Amino acid sequence: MKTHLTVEAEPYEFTLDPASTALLVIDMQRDFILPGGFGEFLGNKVELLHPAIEPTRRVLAACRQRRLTVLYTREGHRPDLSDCPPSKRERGRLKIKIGDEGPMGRVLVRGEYGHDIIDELSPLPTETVIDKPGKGAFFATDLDLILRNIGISSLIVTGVTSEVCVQTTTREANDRGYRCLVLEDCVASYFPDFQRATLDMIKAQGGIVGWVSTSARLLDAFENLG
Ligand code: C5J
Repeated sequence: MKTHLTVEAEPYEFTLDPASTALLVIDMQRDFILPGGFGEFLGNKVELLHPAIEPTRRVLAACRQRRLTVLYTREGHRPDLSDCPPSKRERGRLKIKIGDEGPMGRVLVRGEYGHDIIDELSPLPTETVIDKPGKGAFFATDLDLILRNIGISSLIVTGVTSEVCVQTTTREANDRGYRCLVLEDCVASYFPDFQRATLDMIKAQGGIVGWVSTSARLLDAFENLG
């Protein structure tokens, strides 16, 4: 029986072994995706992120069914903001800053309603959630240690936003030796041009940062495995 999947991708096909591959769901938090959160306070139209929700839900269901490891990340800070650099808090001269009270609780603060993952993509109690203070999921977290301990060498990358936390995390992962497959319809940006440019940068130069594919191509590959 075949154990490896081949996913049509760019710049060329991506092969993966489900046993050593994890699905990474980056920052699908209310604070970025729903009105009344950090994303909106930055001046963005949060609806631009919504098209990524349904394809990510389908990929999540398929990965769970195939027993792939699923990990989530959330960007945010301790309630005393001791892990939030003042330069980050001041950035943008926002009326409602990180740590201030907003309609979904304190903005980007762990434990608050807005900080948590949207209902459509809720983690299961057995799935790991990595809380990160920065944009990259490897900075100041135990993500790398966990992935190595459980034998993960490839990542299927989904989440928001494409050019910020998704791209930073994919670059960090690539430098650490992980093979990354970014699903273009499962990542989203408030800026359509940045979405396109991010995906182009990842797959350029022979896949200098990683591979790019779609949820449909990944699901086809799962089907072909039988
Ligand atoms: C941002 C993120 N955009 N998760 N965070 O500030 O991409």
